[in-house]
Amino acid sequence: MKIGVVCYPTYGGSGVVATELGIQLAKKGHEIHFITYSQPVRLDILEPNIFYHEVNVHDYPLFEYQPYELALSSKMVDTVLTEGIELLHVHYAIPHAYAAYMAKKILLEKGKYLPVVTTLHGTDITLVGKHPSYKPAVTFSINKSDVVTSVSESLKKDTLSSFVVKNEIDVIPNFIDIDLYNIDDECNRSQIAPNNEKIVIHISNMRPVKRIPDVIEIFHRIAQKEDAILLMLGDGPERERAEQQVRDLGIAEKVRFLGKTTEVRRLLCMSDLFLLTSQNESFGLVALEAMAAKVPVISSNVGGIPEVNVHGVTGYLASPGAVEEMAAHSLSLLQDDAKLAQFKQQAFDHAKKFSIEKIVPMYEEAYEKALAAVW
Ligand code: GMT
Repeated sequence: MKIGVVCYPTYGGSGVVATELGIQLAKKGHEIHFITYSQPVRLDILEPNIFYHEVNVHDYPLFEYQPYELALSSKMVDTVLTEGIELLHVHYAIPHAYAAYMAKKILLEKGKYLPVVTTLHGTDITLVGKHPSYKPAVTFSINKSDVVTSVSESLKKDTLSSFVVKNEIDVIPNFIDIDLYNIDDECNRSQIAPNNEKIVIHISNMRPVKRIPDVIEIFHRIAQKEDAILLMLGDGPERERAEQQVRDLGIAEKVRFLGKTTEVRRLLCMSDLFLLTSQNESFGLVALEAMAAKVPVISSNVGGIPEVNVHGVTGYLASPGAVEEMAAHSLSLLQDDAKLAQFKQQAFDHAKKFSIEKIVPMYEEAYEKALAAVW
């Protein structure tokens, strides 16, 4: 199949799902054309069957906001016609599903029907999409997609309760290439923890929805009872405040902010515990990545997280903001080596249920369904 993939070329989240899926589909012989405003972080354009088409937004001084959707729709039309693309898969509804609908209408005028698969990822529904400024356009473009998928049962439920959606929503969970995390030989704990301290890790885009102050509060409580180091990976608007909080609490020498490092897998492989304190999380791909690296997860119990992290098996869950409870759960693992080893193994075993080999065929089925809708 010749598939156009539209996504945000970002460090985490939907950008990573789209890229890893595209790479896997290309390995299976599909021709994958990425259409984005810059090259997706994990994409190797030299791999066979992978192509990259950059969306150029022409800057014009009249516009306070440059019309990205127009440039994207135009690029979609151009790429579909020149490359013979059979189907578009757009990740994150805003504005991709809307731009795809425009492209579809333009192509229809030229006698070509372009099936569109839209994957809903999270804040495109639960936060941004619900906002009155976007809601009518998001509802419309979801309903105009030939196939709609969501990354968790919870996100499907949220979509159906917040929008009037007429078409079916197929749940296709996020996935993991488990082999990528099997790197024990590259994992030197003493680089980070020279005195054999326990290593706690958090990775996110550090936006308010992640409740970063809770991560620091939990670690502060852990550090009072156990020798430990906190690794903070990623970057975002809450980072500066977190750095100040760490200084105010007098734990700066135990916390390392590593920004958008490319060493995520090696750092996960050294870690003992992952903290995910979000107010809202449709899936929590990063928790799954941690589990694939044999790291148990202490998380909030919102959205799709309980579909990934199993309470008392792969880690523990608590209500958002319950920092005392999360700290107690953390210590129950960090202070009991046998239990920690057991949870590490259980986290890994559970992560295997989301292996890329199991999930990719579900997307291929969604594509077949979309193609069957032609005319
Ligand atoms: O909204 C974000 O945080 C970014 C978003 C994305 O599209 O990059 O992340 C969402 O999609 C991920 C991939 O499907 C999920 O693992 C995240 O849970 C989800 N984020 C939220 O729901 C907050």
